Parts: sequence; structure tokens; C-alpha cells
Amino acid sequence: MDNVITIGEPMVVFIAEEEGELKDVNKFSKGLAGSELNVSIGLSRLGHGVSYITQLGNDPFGEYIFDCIENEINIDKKYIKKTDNYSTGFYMKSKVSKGDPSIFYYRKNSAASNIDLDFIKKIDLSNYKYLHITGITPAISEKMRDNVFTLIEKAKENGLKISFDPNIRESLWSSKIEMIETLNKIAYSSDYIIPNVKEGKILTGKNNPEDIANFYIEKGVKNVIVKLGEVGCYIRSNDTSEYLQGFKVSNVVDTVGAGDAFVAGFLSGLLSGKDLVESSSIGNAMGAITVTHKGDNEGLPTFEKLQEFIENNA
Ligand code: KDG
Repeated sequence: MDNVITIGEPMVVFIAEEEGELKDVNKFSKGLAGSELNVSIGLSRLGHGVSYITQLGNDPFGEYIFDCIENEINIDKKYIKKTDNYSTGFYMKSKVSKGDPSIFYYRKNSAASNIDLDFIKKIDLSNYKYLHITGITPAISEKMRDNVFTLIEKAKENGLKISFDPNIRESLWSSKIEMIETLNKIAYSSDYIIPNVKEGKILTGKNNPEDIANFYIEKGVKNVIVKLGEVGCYIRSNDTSEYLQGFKVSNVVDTVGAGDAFVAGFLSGLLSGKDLVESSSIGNAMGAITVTHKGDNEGLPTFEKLQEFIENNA
């Protein structure tokens, strides 16, 4: 039985091999990206079944992405479509020695932003436990926004729990007000909302993790996990209010993908019957492991490697 289903845009990422502005960089290495794909890879490596809904162009980038997905044995590919009509998206990522890298997207009107609603309507959700959504998917096109809300409706009809990572990408939205309204509408339909603190501030207008969480609890969201980077996370439900310390790592290489790794670890915990705090701790460990690797998902560990990290860093 598949455990999790998610929808999103996979991309090829070109990672700068030298520091400096993207326009000046001459050497790049190729990698695989896409928030929901990162989560899928994370879950797959930890041994959970996951279905990934997307559309790839019939082009070398699409073929590369498909080959990479085929290597992840627990990702089900039955909802990966291919098309001749649109191209696969890609993006560039700068190299930095401190802070977050800068990124530039080539993804307008991409294959993944053009999935037909009819295809989504035919998806059978009866075998899944969780639907995972990020705020990137409804940002890439109106079609995808409709697809996300249709999936949420279907998930509720089928008794799935919904996890939501706002993953704010302001450059993909034409209006900030529309962005906040859309992302909060998804948040209010979710069982688990997992923003980072910066996103929480933008979406709620509140200034600290407790107030951010309270905002959503008052709207009826049952579980809020505010990611705090290397510090850890803040967990809030009707019976929990707790700061959980993160794992310390000294060799931070690339922070992109750490939030997705957290979500993969968190969902893995829930799927294994762990409670909110234990699951968040697995999320913290996954995030810490990932930032010590270059790509968006290269560092995602197997279950054994994760256990080893937790034991060595407890
Ligand atoms: O969370 C990491 C993602 O941001 C990255 O893999 C690329 O999906 C991506 C995006 O849209 O930024």
C-alpha cells in the first residue's frame, strides 16, 4: 500500500561550481530538484511508499529526471505523465560560503505547470494515508492551483491527512495578497502545517513561533510545526507546546532542500506510529544531514544512515 501522495514540479538544477553572481559563473554541475520530489526521495530512502504526480517534457531534462526517479525504488511512477507539448523546467543555483544561495528559474509554462484537471480527477486516493502539498505547486500556474484544491477535496473525501509546507517562492506569484490568501486557504484545510519561521511571519503577520502557531490553531488547524533551521523547531497542537532542539552540524554546505528533508523525516515518523515530538525530532535530524551536502536531495539518507546519525549525535 502506498503511504503518501504528492504533486509538484521536478526540475534540473545547475549548481554553480564557483562563487559569484550567476551571470558570471562558467562552471555548473547538474542535479535534480523539486520540493515535493525531494520529499518523495526522502520518504523512499527511509522505506516508505510514495506516489509522485507530475508531468515531464519529452526532452533530455525530462528523461534525466525520469531516470533519477527510477533509481528511487519506493517512488511509484504511475502518475508521472509525459508530454510533447511543453518542456521540462530547470533552474540555476549560486554557490555561497555563507547564507542561502541565490536562484533563478526557467519554468514558465513548463510541462509540470500544465497538468490537466481531468487527469487529477481520475487519480484514486483510496490507498493513501497522507497528501503532501507545498506552496510552490499552486504558485506555478492557475491550472496547478485548481489541481491542488481538487486533490485536497478528494483527500478529504478519502480520509487522508494533509501535510502542508508553504515553501514560499515570492518570485512565482504576481500578487503578494493572492499568495497569502491562497497559501492560508490551503493551510486551513491541512492537518499539519509546517512553515519555517520567516514564512510563518509572512502568512500570519505574527512575529514569533508561538504566535504563528496560535494563529493557525485558532483557525482550527490541529498541528503546527514551525521550522527554526539549525535551532530546531517549535511544535504546537492542542496538547503540545514545545521547542525542540536541532542537531548541530559544523560543515554546512547547502541549505536548499533542508525543509523538504525535515518534512520527509516528519512524515516518516508519523507513518511509523511516532508522536508529534518524536516525528519532529526525526525531521530535525534529516534537515541537519541534508545541509552537509551540495545538492537539493543528494544527502537524503537511508533509514540505516539516519539511525546512525541520530545515535552519534544524540
Ligand atoms: O525546497 C527545495 C526546492 O526549493 C528546490 O528543490 C527547487 O522546488 C524547487 C523550487 O521550486 O524552488
